[in-house]
Amino acid sequence: MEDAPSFTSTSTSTRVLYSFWLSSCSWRVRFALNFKGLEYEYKSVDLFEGEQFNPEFEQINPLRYVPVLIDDGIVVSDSLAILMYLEDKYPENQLLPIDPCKRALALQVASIVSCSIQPLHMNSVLESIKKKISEEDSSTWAQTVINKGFLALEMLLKDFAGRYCIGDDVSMADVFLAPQISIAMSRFNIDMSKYPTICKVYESCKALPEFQASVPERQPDAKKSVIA
Ligand SMILES: N[C@@H](CCC(=O)N[C@@H](CS)C(=O)NCC(=O)O)C(=O)O
Repeated sequence: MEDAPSFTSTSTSTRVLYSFWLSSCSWRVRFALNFKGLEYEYKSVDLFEGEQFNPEFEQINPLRYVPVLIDDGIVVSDSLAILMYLEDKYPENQLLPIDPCKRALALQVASIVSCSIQPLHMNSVLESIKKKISEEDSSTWAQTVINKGFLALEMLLKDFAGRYCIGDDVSMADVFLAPQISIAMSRFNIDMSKYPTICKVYESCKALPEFQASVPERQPDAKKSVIA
């Protein structure tokens, strides 16, 4: 009998993250969990193998996307909802500023990345453009939506950023932005020289041990053949 996919096993951990190493949405949650010092069990959902379509995973997230967090029996999917849940339940090492203006800015950055950039270039969208039009058009499309978003973020943050997006404290804005910048450079060859503010923020995030532990290459399901 074949081994059951990892997400079918009965876990005794109180906190489980369903993740895929190359998923930038999962990366946000890994970074936040590390930042808050919350341990978790990692369960891989291999998107290359189509494990998100397995009926057992569909029971956990009917949308069939990662990430999903199960915490003390509470199931939360969608990175923004997970981040809001974590912030409410575990306020230590807070990621949302108290000040309403800074808080709105952090949420705005998170929303721009998670609603107006990443969904427009996710794999299934690019595959569809590739099939219906061409491979070249699909990468031009991805670069266009990322550049549009990064230009807006650069303009939005240039007067607020310090070491991080909002002053010198790590916030939800950094949690969403840093993985997005990383994949923009590595997967879509985005020229970051046009975005000095967000580039500087990314460099600061890269120096954080919590971020370093969340990078794709350090996840249990990382495949050396894909990295090479
Ligand atoms: N809004 C969701 C989006 C989740 C999402 O797009 N996940 C991608 C990986 S980054 C996925 O699971 N894709 C699987 C598929 O397209 O079939 C979030 O922020 O968590």
